[in-house]
Amino acid sequence: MTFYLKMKNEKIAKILFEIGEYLELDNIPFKPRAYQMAALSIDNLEEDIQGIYNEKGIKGVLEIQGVGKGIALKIEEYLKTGKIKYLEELKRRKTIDVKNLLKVEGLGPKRISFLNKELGITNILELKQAIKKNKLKELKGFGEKSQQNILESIAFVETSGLRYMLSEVQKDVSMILEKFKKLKEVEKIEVAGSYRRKKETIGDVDILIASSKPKKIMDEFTSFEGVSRVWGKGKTKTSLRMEKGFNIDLRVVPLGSFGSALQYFTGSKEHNVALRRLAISKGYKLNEYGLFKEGVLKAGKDEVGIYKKLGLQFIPPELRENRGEIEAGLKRKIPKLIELKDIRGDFHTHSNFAGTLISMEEIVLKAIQKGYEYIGISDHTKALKIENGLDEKELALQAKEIEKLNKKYREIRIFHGAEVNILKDGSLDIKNSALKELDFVNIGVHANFKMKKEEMTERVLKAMSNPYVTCLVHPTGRIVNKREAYDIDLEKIFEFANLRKILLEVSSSHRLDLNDYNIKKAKEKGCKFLINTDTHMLKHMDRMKYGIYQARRGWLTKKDVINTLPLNKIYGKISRSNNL
Ligand code: DGT
Ligand code: CA
Ligand code: CA
Repeated sequence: MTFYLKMKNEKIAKILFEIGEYLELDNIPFKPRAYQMAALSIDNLEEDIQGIYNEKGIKGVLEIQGVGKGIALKIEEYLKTGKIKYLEELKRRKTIDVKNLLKVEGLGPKRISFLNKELGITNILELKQAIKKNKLKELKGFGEKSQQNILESIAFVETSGLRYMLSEVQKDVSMILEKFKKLKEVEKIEVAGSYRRKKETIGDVDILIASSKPKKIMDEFTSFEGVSRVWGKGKTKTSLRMEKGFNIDLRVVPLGSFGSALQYFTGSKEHNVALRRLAISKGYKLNEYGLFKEGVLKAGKDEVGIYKKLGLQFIPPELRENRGEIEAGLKRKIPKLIELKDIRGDFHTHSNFAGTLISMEEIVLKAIQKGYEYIGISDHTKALKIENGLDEKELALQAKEIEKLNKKYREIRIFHGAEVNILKDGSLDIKNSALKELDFVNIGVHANFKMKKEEMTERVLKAMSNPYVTCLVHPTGRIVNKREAYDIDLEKIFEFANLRKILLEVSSSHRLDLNDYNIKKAKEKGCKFLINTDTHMLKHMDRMKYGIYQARRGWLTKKDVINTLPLNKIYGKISRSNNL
């Protein structure tokens, strides 16, 4: 049997998706959707597309679901020449800075194209100028309020948009590490900084290498593919920018001080300051070269040694924010943090029963493939029209489908839930008689974000008073780099969640909500959690790790997280109807 790597699938899917986005800007009906569907289908393909083509030619490509003649020809062109002329043409024609304009909350491809046609706007700067001249509010579908919201969002993008989400850079960083590892001069290598601490966004990537040949390492580094600009190049430190936009600081140190350098450059600065203070109080001096007593090196080769000499338990990088980890380390009370392998299921996935392109069966199969013991389907409900939210009747129909799937796939338990909307007045958009029939009920705010703090708090507390609620999902409504949290009294929410045994979500999506800081606060109030992926496409089921990172930064252990429990223990924790 021939073995193919599916490398091209992802590339082609990405290109087709991009074409779809450009076409969407042109307001062409149906075509963008066709490209996006084909992209999704290729992204989820089991076989390698190059293999299909080699074996069966264009006929084989046409057999792929969602791929028509026009798209098949473009795929063929890519496989033969490595590019698609059509996309280049579209790119040339458009000079709109779509990527950054899309970061502005309230702007989608349609509106961007409309603004371009009406006002000639091609980038954020021009958008800002148009707003200053009050031009936006006169356009159809905009108005004063939306103009104001867009202006606020621009300010947010401008101040926070320069930081990258871990998920945006992780693949590139891994590839760079692989390249370095091939060099025989590299004795040891680690990523340090906020990347190692798994912070939700990173300012730059800090790489640390132990080597006795720094010059050779630096020369290799600056000639890597994808480097766009070198800011500075020296013997111990080189800083550069990648084409993707993010910066990398590389430091090369001798093997003997790799541990102390790693400790120093992992940070955070606040943690380091506190640690150095502790070192001084014990008669040591700590810096990136080592831990010294009266000028004699006591530790430095590895990190563990440094923490040990200072009388501390090893502190995982995720906790190094000076939020109590040093005190805990001295008392040997650093918790054993949750790990990805502890997760046994996911309670936030969306199917094509409502608004996505993936079927419940596909979700189930992927869950089985991941080795999960259970999987929760939680489609949106009726108030969320753009997601085709389900009403009571449709939920009942869905229950029957899930029953069938449960019979078909005995190796996993499928739980039927929903993501119910918290309406403006705090009521839910699904009747209790229907909620009662569900295995679990997620509730969340999806509209009317701008409310006074007290009103918002009352609204969510009222929703949490419903007897059938399992989990409050994305409790603050923020979207990383895009939308700020709404004003809400989280202390009250956490107290009530603990009182009513309502779980809190740690979302692994671009929301990362609750965030690390709030997770810790909630834990201190006694709350328990679900770490969910909020899946809208199959590959989202693989992003659980980003929720785990946040959970670890929020000091969570396996015990704090309900979807680590085995199947026989979980039902009573998620189903309220049986409890009450
Ligand atoms: P970032 O890049 O903004 O997401 O955050 P970090 O934490 O990666 O910060 P970065 O890249 O400026 O520096 C990497 C680490 O180096 C930082 O976490 C701690 C250490 N470091 C840098 N500058 C200082 C400093 O002035 N004092 C101390 N104690 N440590 C520093
Ligand atoms: Ca950094
Ligand atoms: Ca840095």
